[in-house]
Amino acid sequence: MSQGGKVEIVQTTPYEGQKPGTSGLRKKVKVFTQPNYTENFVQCTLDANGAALDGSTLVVGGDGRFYCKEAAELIVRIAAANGVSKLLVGQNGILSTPAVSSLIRHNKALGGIVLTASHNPGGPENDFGIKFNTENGGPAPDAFTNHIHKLSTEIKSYKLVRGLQIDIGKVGETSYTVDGKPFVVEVIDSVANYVRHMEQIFDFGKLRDFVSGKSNGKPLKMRIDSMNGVTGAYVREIFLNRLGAAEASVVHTTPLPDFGGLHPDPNLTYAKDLVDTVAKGDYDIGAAFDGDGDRNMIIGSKAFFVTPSDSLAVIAHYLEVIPYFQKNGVHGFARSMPTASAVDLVGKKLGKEVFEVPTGWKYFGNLMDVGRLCLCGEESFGTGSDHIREKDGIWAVLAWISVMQHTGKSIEDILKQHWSVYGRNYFTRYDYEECDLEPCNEMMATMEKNITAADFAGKSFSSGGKTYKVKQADNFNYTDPVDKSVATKQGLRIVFEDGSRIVMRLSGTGSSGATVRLYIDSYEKENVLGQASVMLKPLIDIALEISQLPKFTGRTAPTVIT
Ligand code: G16
Repeated sequence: MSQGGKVEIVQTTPYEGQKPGTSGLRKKVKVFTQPNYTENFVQCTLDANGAALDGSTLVVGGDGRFYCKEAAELIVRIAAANGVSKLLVGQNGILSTPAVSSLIRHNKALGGIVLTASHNPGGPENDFGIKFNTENGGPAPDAFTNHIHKLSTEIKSYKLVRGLQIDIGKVGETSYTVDGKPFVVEVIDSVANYVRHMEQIFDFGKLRDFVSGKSNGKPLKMRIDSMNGVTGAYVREIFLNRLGAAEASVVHTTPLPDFGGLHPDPNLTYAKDLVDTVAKGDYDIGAAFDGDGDRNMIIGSKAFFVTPSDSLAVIAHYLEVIPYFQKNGVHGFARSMPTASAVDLVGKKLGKEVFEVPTGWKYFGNLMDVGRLCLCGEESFGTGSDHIREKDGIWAVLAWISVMQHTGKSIEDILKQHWSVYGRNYFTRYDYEECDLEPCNEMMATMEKNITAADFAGKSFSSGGKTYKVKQADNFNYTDPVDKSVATKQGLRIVFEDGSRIVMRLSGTGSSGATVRLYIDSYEKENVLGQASVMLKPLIDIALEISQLPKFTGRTAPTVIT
């Protein structure tokens, strides 16, 4: 069936603050639903592609949060008016972030528009977000998002095919003629392509025998918590239908516009239900994901917590148990700067390159594209590989189950064995959420001035009977090894003589105010079975003293401790 439509030019004026953060533009729903706000940003995002947009294919989908479906329909009408030839839209506007990345790559699309505010709460009073992923499937790089921002300050009009009849609730293809040119919308099953992709990476036969208990006589006891985010449908298809897990293994699998009131951030604070249930119950593995399915948290029996830094290192160590890596080989590893350096030790032992990039998955893309990087991770509960250009929560759980299947060991034993070989990087992160922005900016500026003063290196700080001598301190800068682009001021960093570190930065994913992140890590070769909170207490106190955080923020305790 072919329908028609006419391009309309709608006058508009710029909105301030349409500057994408670490991963896209994230604001309150109330901000996005102001007249022309979303339209402006979408038009600028499309315009940032230049001439390549004409005749292109784009993927559109999001995590199902409040305003997702309306925004997806709006994007169809705007894209139709801007010369795009074809849109692949997830049914009801639903696609996880990893699924979008996979679809862009499989369909050789120009890119994709992802509708998500990730781990931020959803609903009419909470957050919405829009980000653009480029043709490699990864989040747009800084130069691209800066371009969007610049366009947003100058925009005078946007284009729209107002009357276009669309039904994104039904899978199928619809052809249109827009001002005489063909335009196609294909509404696709949200999970099918992604599930096929996972089947190509992992040995589903082996995993099924392990999960269902066929190979060792006892089914794997799992609790997979989708936190009412987008992963629900993917989890049901993969873990229940393909791997034969029992229905009770998966919870909160219905994507809800407000995540059922949950804060879909897989950490020890916001995934409390999972942690408490696994702590009390009889489980081998617990896992949770964020709203859009790119983050993951892994816990073992009795809620034994695996830090994301350790998770990355363990997967790196066992990477070749996964068929994808047997076939494609293991290239380098990478982590974001605040992530503890456990993976560096694995890379060193295996003779692989290891890269340290700024916070943000977009910084891994170039290295993956040139084949120097196949596995990377971030302390912010992100783990993934070069199968796509986003972190991938479900992939991480499948990787862990593959390691469990291969070793026949519990998660706790896998970690203990790992530490006995490599030593342990104790790590903790303190988040101070929704602080006032101005004093936080002042705090960061003051701290930068202090730690970059000529006499700071060489200074000693003592607390709890321990003394740390500063080796180096800076505001982290990064030059991309591939395109030589430079990212400056990516986080304040104090490195001590023994390798311990204090890192502080302001979050780039909040929608209002400021969230301060304080990262502490310290390496121990022998003393590997301590409690992180105890081991790191002296350094935390030193960090609070150097940064004067309580004075600037008025906070005496963090909102979240990881
Ligand atoms: C995004 C990026 C991640 C990054 C994280 C940092 O995660 O995709 O690569 O590590 O932000 O967040 P912040 O700036 O708040 O520390 P997500 O899951 O929100 O898309």
